[in-house]
Amino acid sequence: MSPISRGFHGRRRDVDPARVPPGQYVVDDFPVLSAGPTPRTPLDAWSFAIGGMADAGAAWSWEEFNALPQETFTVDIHCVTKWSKLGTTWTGVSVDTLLDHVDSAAEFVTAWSDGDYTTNLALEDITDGQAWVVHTFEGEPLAPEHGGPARLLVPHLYFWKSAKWVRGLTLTLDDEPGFWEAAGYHNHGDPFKEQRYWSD
Ligand SMILES: Nc1nc2c(c(=O)[nH]1)N[C@H]1C(S)=C(S)[C@@H](COP(=O)(O)O)O[C@H]1N2
Ligand SMILES: [Mo]
Repeated sequence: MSPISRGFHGRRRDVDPARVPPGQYVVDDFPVLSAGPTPRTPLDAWSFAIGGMADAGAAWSWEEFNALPQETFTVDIHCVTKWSKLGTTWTGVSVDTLLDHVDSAAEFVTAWSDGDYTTNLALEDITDGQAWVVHTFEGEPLAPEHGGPARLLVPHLYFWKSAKWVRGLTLTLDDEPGFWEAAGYHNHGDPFKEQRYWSD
């Protein structure tokens, strides 16, 4: 073996270390992590709804959702199981655009998905250009195993907050732990602060 060969998790010359949170390693593939089977909701039965603590909710069919202003952006993603993937490009609708359609005094949301997954987020973590509902990955329709037809994307928090197969946001006054948060993952999940578990 050549003395300059690098190990599988070795340092890469092309990676800016400031982009890799503590305890993470960079992958080139795209692992699939799902707590259950992949739901298959036909697009004509799909909708995205904002409900809960709002004067009036809002809902979009697949067609209406795709007619909303779209953004394409490139971000790094970080899974609590320690892989990070840098420079991933997505297209979807900003959560700011969705929330423009509702009036609410809520401070938190529960994102809910087909297949019963939930995750809780503070509105201050998903507004101001920090979160999207995405349907396209690297220019292609998002694969079902990665959350297609649409998933939440909150790249500045650990990837469990990015609910696959997302169907809506429920606005809440109080913060209510979701699926993994109730099972011992950190309530907030900032990868740069290594907020992995309750005790962190
Ligand atoms: N609906 C749903 N969303 C989910 C999950 C899940 O099991 N169900 N797993 C979460 C976890 S723990 C991670 S790391 C990412 C994995 O996304 P990927 O399979 O596209 O890599 O999705 C998150 N969103
Ligand atoms: Mo994860």
